[in-house]
Amino acid sequence: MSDKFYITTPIYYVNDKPHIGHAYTTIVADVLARHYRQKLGDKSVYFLTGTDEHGAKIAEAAKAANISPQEFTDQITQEFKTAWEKLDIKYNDFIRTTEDRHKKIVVDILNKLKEVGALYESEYKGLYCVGCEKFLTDNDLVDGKCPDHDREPEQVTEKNWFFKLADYLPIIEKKIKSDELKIYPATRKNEVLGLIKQGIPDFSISRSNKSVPWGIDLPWDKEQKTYVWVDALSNYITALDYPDGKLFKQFWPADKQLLALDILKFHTLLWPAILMALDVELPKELDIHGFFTINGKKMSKSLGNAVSPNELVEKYNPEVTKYLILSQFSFGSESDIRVDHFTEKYNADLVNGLGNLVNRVTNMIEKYLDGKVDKLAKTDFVEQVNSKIESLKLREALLDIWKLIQESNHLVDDSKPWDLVKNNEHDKIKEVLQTLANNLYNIATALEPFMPNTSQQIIDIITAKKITKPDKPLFPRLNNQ
Ligand code: ME8
Repeated sequence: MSDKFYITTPIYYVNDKPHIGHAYTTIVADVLARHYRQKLGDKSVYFLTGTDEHGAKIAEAAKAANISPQEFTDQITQEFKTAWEKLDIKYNDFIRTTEDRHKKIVVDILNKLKEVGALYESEYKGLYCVGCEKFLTDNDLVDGKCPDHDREPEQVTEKNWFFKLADYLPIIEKKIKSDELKIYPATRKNEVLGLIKQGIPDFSISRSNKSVPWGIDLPWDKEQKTYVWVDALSNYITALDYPDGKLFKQFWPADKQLLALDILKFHTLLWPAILMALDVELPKELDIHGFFTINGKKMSKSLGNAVSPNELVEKYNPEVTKYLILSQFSFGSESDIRVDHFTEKYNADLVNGLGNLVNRVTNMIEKYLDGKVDKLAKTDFVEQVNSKIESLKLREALLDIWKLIQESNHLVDDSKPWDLVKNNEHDKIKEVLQTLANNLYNIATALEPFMPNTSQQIIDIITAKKITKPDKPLFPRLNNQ
């Protein structure tokens, strides 16, 4: 186990506002970062997120909004920053690909790739989808259109610089097979190995200024812009000030790079190949989660069904929002999020579950034990939850916590301390309430990476010299509509 932890999210496109899909990956990274900060200390953890601001797709969106691409990206990036602030996401750095610090290093990276002979010039003819920012093959099309963007790709013929992907694929395949480059979960690893078997053509690392006007100039050919994926993937090292920066030396290679399966190929094949050409170590692990739908439908601008994390935060508060999103499905599986069931789940799990337990237990300790319990201690339970967090089983970690909440509520119902009082069974009351206080302490400790404020609140209540029932419930009941 290394003594540092570097975690990244994809840098999100700024052609549109942040939605719950972006929030999911960012929340997962936040939970992991918070866990490792507790374990390794603040200075040993680095959590990077940011925005992907170049390319034809962004230029198009800016044009539609009638402002310059820079103004447009400034606005949307601010929306991402605000959304993360509202969700109480504690990142260490937010990188924008339009920042000088990034652009400067991308130029160095391109020069180095050319210098080591990883690039060659050739002509490219192909079908380009601006929505995907990539060339598609005939197999990708449905009725002649890109199925993801419902538009016909453009026929593009241009002189481009290509990257010799073929030179690196056999080594990447070996490293993926042996888990030296771990791809989690295993289904995605097999998918990537399948892709390599099918054969992946070299990819072009540049685009003519005519098709992509908004981007980083190729240093040796100002008629061309850097392919947006080469620009974007580099962020994971430019943010650390590659190659000589202190952060780069401390934190690279990344311990976990999170993404969804929509961008699997770029991260599992192109990214490692670029790093190998640069003679940079590969990330330790790429973690691929599923793509979820909302109330049964794919989120899209045209359907207008994208859920904003801001709305959820306003309704539930940041921590509850994180809980509701993370408890929906296991990392890695494809799923549907039923936002219309959130209030029901909130009332069941937080109001009736955790909130009620805190109330009952503290009320009885105040009444029957004069607010006093023996010293509380962490048990193996916290370790068990933590090891699930470390292996990205976040929903499972939450299920463990909620199982202990439920067991504790049952213990109250079954042992009926109020009857024990009538029969003067003082030792028994003490034993039950001590167990419940210890459970609450462990529940709160395990909950810290997910719900830091709730966790601290419960710990303060339960470790007070004289325990008293909180003045108002931790979670107010919401109308279920
Ligand atoms: O692809 N379900 O940016 P992007 C789950 N700029 N996760 C989702 C999701 C959904 N429905 N929708 C989005 C890009 N995501 C590039 C990345 S990285 C060098 C460049 C999350 O704005 C998920 O993490 O399209 C997915 O991989 C990412 O947002 C795509 O964000």
